Amino acid sequence: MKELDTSSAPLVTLSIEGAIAMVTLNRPEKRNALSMAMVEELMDVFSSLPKSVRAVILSGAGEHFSAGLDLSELKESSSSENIEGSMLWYEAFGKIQFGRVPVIVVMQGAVVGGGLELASALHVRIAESDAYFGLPEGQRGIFLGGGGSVRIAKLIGFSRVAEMMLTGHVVDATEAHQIGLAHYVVKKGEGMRKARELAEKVASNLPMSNFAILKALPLIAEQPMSHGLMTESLMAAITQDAPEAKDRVNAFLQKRANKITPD
Ligand code: 1HE
Repeated sequence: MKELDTSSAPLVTLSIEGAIAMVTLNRPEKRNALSMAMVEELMDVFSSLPKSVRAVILSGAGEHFSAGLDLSELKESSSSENIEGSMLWYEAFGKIQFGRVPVIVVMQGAVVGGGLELASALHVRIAESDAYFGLPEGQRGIFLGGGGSVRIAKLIGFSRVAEMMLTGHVVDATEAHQIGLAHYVVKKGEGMRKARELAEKVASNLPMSNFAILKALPLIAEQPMSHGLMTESLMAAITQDAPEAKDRVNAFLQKRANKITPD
């Protein structure tokens, strides 16, 4: 495995193995609470991924994925600094969500507040059985500020988001799977193995298909139906025209490619 120099980004580490990059929130002593510096480092790491990387596995060091916003930074901050802070989170998470490389996240322990906002920007979410999900903003006297009122609400509906914030309801891994916060629930300690298995699959897709999934699909979801169908048809035409796509289709027709089987 090639270890990259992470001396300029000690709060977020990066290592690369073939086409798969491992990005780790590395502040376990503060339960991976997201400081501004950490969000900047996260953005830098994702901005600097080499072209050879075709899937990322994001995880949090220690017993908790992330305790959310670093509350110590809120103590003295002004309204304008807080808006700037939100803008930084939007920029960082937008870069990741609409970037070139699909991201699989492994979540354990607390996935709360800004930690859940980060997870909701990622493409495939794996929860270990001890993961729990909360939005303690109501209790803390604040509000979502990292894109969660848009992204989490798109995943589970705004009514559930409101209920979690109002009552402090903490969602366990099973419920998270049922309502769409997690795509997979695995046993404690199994998250990374599952993530690697999925990352291999994601990385073996043609880049143009993954581009369409990351860039076009969210746009289509926001468009009126007639525009969405037009965008879809254009994206379909472009992907289908690529020689690599034709090779894959022919491989199936000539019985050289795998059939689809249940997981
Ligand atoms: C922190 C933070 C933090 C821990 N900001 N320092 N998020 C929250 O309201 C969650 C707050 N955190 C917790 O409820 C608990 O820390 C945990 C359940 C995540 C973990 O508990 P535990 O017992 O394992 O750890 P701990 O002893 O509480 O925390 C260890 C240290 O991390 C401790 O500091 P220390 O100097 O005493 O060792 C904690 O103060 C520190 N720590 N969480 C700052 N969040 C863009 S808007 C998003 C808005 C939000 O995210 S609101 C939700 C904030």
